[in-house]
Amino acid sequence: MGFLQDAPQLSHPYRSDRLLTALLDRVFPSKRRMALDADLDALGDYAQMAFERASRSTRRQPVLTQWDAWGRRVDRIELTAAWQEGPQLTTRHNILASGHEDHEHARLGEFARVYVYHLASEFYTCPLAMTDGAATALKASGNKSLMDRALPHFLSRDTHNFWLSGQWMTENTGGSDVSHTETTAKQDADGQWRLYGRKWFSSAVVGEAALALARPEGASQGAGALALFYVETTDAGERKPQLIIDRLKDKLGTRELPTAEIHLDGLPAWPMGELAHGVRQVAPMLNTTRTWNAVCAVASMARAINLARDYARRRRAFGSALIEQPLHAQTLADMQAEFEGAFALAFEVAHLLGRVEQNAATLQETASLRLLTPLAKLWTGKMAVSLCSEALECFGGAGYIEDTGLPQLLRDAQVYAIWEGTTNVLSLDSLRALAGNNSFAALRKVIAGWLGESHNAQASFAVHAALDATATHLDAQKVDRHALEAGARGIATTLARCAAGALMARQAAWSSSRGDERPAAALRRFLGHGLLRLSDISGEDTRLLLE
Ligand code: MFK
Repeated sequence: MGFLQDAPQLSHPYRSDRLLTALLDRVFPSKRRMALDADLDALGDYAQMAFERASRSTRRQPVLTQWDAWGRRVDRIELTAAWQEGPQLTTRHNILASGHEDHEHARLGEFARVYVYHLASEFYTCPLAMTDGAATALKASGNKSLMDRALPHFLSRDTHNFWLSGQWMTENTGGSDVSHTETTAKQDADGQWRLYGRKWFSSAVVGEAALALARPEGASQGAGALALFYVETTDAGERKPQLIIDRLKDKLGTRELPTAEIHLDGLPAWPMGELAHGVRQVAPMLNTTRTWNAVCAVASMARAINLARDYARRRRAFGSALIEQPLHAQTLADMQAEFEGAFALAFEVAHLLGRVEQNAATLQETASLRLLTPLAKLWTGKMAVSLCSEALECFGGAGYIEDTGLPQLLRDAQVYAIWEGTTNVLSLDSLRALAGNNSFAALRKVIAGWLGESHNAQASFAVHAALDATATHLDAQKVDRHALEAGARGIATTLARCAAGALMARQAAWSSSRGDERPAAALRRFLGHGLLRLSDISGEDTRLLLE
């Protein structure tokens, strides 16, 4: 046989990840590190096994069987191997429960596990994110009886006791705008609430519980009148007959995830709190799942770069390995620098979430978390798509061939910018956050603190200059809501880049003092790409361009 290409090999997703290990070395308490390391080592081993397994097997997808041979409605979903292994990995390696431990590094430990596990899980992390979000929203609701009922399952370390929760918001009337929600909640004579309606995207249909938005019977129109309900989907291990699975979605990516269209025909439900303002009640869930989204987007980038770099060492063309060729090396280094920024921001949000939840954060950190969460979600979601696309190109034609497994990276990455709020919805959410709680001033202070720890004049100058320009831009636009909204993406992306640059500077200072100059090189490259992404909006041009 003639010349054959070497397939890329996946290096250990924990032990070979210098960003994650350096971050944990810098901030994670050593007394908790041994337990975390054991889980990360095991999840990394699993990820390598799953990578190897995927390269040897035909891709599987979930299958829905709605009727049995004798005409009974069964709505049975067969899951892929990784999905079947999900509950055991989750409980054994403390993936969800660790985030709810009683210390300020709990979320950091949780999200480190999520990051290493995510791709091997085949997006089993999606229902895990929603379960985590449901646990967080339940805690915020203060509804003791529902907390006592659900949290021991959601945060269980015992596979047999573990439950997944869904997040049922989206209807065929729309996903971003929930104000036209048609699902209604009616109360029986005995006081039991029941849900009737259709949910158009249900990502955890194999779960045992869900949080659902519904309009109580007789309530007014609009989003403010929606209530948030807790439901359970099974009874003694059987799916309740009032939950009907209409079909599984045929999606561009995340194909192992059984996303379903469902309808509810009197499913018993319990209000989480007051019978209105359900969006406000579900917000802690959204902010949690958006953090998952950011960390998982970064995990996809890590995988894409890991494989592209490995391949660049193996693949020879024009007389040398790709990695020795200036333009290819330049491309990989540019990707690495942007990825390091995304990693820094996503993990800072994860860490801050834990600090805020444990009352270990300053007021300014608390106010900036509200803003940093949508920034991290929207920026990493978009970057995952462009970076995975670039990574595929690094393989030439092989990157376009299905059974290399590479196209799946790109198809899956596209979801990060869509679910849990599109880039535009999240940009507008950033404006919502900027409008309240003095969060821009708070963010500036927090960023100044990170830069202070870096003692890096170049980074400080660049970040402060970009923040000054953003402040001027915001001042100029605040009188014109139309212009402000039109430029929201540019504002959000600039703020995300400023935060990331400052975080990279802090990490680079720590690493340089230990002899590792790579984070400093990534910072220089990242700053070289520029921080400002503000757009000079001409509403008139926009109108002309759309005619
Ligand atoms: C592998 C990674 C996995 C990640 C998980 C993937 C799961 C995928 C499943 C899904 O995608 S489920 C569908 C997710 N759907 C969305 O994310 C909806 C996107 N749309 C929005 O986010 C809209 O902005 C929103 C629905 C929230 C708009 O609703 P409203 O009611 O028109 O907004 P409004 O009136 O501005 O806000 C209502 C209240 O909520 C306000 O508080 P008050 O009542 O006290 O004034 C807001 O401040 C508050 N709020 C809204 N968003 C918030 C928030 N509070 C905190 N954080 C937020 N993010």
